[in-house]
Amino acid sequence: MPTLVYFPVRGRAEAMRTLLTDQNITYEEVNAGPRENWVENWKPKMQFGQCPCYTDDDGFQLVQSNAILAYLGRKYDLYGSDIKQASILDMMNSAVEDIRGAYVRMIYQNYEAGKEPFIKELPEKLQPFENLLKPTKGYILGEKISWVDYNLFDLLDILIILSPGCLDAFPAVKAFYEQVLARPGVQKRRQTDHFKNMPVNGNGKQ
Ligand code: 0HH
Repeated sequence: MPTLVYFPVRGRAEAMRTLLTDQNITYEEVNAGPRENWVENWKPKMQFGQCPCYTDDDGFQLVQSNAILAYLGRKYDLYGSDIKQASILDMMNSAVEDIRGAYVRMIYQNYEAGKEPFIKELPEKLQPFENLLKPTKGYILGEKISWVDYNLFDLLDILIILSPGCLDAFPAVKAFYEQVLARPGVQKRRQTDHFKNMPVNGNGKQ
């Protein structure tokens, strides 16, 4: 069975947990913590000294959250139907990562002073997603869900926690979020105690 090694937070693993559950892929969650356990037993085994780490059932081990998501996309036919669609997904995922990276820096390094400015700048960052999602009337590529939809959904999910109502001015983004949220497999993940009891980030800020 595939394993996912990470800390008990949503962090950089929740998008892949949602993808795996929604795609009916059984996997085992392994808690890399607490800190001493991580440092002694896990960190040295990670290619870049960090997790999440996904090990497939044939032993193939991958770290770097975006690479893991893309691997799952390739493996489970969630990467579009041609190189143009795949490249649109790469573009969208890079844009998701731009916001997530800024979010992570704000949460861990500058929460008190950085939260309000971050929220103020959100509309400018969300507008391109509104423009791109409006014509698809569904997921990023239209009718079929892709690996990037799970990552974008997870990003929007944590932005709503940070700033409830931040999607109100973006009807296409909001409709996208609600469409992913309504998927039975996504609901299945969200009904678990594992999801419900888990903090968003490792420092308690959200
Ligand atoms: N570019 C990488 C990726 O996208 C970044 C991964 C990363 O930052 O996958 N990993 C962090 C954990 S994410 C890591 O491995 C933040 C979650 C914080 C949970 C706190 C639990 C504390 C227990 C130690 N960090 C550990 C490290 O760098 O040693």
